[in-house]
Amino acid sequence: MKSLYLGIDASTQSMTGTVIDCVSSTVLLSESVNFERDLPDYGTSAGVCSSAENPLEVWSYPLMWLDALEVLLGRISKLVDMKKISAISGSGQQHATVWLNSRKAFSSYDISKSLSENIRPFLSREKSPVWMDASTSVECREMADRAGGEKNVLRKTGSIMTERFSGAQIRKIFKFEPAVYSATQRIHLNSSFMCSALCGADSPIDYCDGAGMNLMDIANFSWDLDMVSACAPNLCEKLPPLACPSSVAGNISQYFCEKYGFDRGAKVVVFTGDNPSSLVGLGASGDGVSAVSLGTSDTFFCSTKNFSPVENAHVFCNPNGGYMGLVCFRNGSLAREKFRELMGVDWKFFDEISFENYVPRDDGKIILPFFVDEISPKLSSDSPEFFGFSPEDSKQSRIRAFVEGQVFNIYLQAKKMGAIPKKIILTGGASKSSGIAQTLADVFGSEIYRLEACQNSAALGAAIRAASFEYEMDSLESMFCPLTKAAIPRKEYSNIYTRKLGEFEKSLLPKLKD
Ligand code: XUL
Repeated sequence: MKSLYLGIDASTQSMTGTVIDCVSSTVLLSESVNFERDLPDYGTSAGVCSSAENPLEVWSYPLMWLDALEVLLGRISKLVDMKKISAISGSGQQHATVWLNSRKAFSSYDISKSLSENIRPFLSREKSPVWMDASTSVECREMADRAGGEKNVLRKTGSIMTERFSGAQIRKIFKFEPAVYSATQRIHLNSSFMCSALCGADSPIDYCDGAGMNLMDIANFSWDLDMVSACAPNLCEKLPPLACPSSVAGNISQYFCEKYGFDRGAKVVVFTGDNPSSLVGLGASGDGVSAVSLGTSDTFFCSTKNFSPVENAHVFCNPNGGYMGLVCFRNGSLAREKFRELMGVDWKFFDEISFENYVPRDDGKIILPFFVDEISPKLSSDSPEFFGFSPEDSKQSRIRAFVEGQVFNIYLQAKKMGAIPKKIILTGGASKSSGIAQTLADVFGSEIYRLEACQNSAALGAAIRAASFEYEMDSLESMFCPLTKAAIPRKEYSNIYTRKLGEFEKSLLPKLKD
């Protein structure tokens, strides 16, 4: 019986494969190939390269991703019986484009050659601009003007024109590399490229990842012809069709059956972006659930039935139906670390001791917690600002006000999207802090959960999406994303926090850029 499902996440620094078994409800394995370490010939640093003349230009190599896929499958095939894999899906870093001179690039592979050797002649551009590229502000302005203004772009596509999004990147290549543009017949995303390579056929882009291009009409799940023509001429014919994230792109290509032992009947479910995939892998794709990832920068993910575009947020589609919102905060763990150093305390003091027996009070003590310019909301800052503090105030009260400031800021952005959830799933390095968990619970009025096992959520989400070909997504999420309760809201403090939030918002106002 074929009870196994494989998820592959092609992220920025590495490619991860996760295999789940739906009969025993277990994650069988998770293997990773690190681009810089395992494929040094490409000369990337953490999976990307950037230009000395223009550090805003950042790229990677599609052929490297194909080589990584082969290394990964080679390793996995030594650990599991590949014949038992029923379906495969995947995810990729969002926004990266792959430029091909033919739609037939994937139609026949020579088994005596590597996958990258097979695809090499079909690349019209050897490099793929990736999400870290911020070199397209001129193209963003041009596209917004041509498409009737920024508000229009936001309403149609779910995001304002954004430098790293594929639309602005495509326009830049059309303007500065006209020969490449005209030689190109297909522009894939990382996700649809990897999916095409696996099933040996030109695959569609799924709506969820398509929403990260500033080219899609997000309400109707179709290419927005005004946005497409604001981007570059004849672009429509170069873009793959859009498809529902649960659709099957095809069976796995014979090449992988012969080389790695897959069964020819194994299905390939269309790949999606890493963020929509993570939403599933965190068990947060159900309506009214959110996830907060506390990493280098903090990220707020939410799933919603309807979408309300907000300037600082991005709306993508949710693989489980409806929409997902994503807000990134630059002042995340790095800011927490700097504040901890400023207070001269260790992490135990910062995360736990400061919050022991804490009773929220209407004390007017507010901190704007920004060490660097913030993007959500847009403001300039190089150090936190204190309001209502006197020199005698303890380190504990400063740490609590700092954490409250971070949580207030997340709350205000979530509220703008109309996404105050009943349940929040907390992940990332700082999610172990009980102080942060309780503050989130009290400010949001939501129950806070932690994921029991910390795994690559995008690869797990991809494996779950592969399995959703045969099982219900919601039951797969509860099977593979077990949660433990971390904090419950203390309703008796909700009025205090409503007032403090108001004060925080008032202190923030003068700093906001328009
Ligand atoms: C989202 C974004 C990144 C990439 C890489 O808009 O740019 O999260 O998807 O992971």
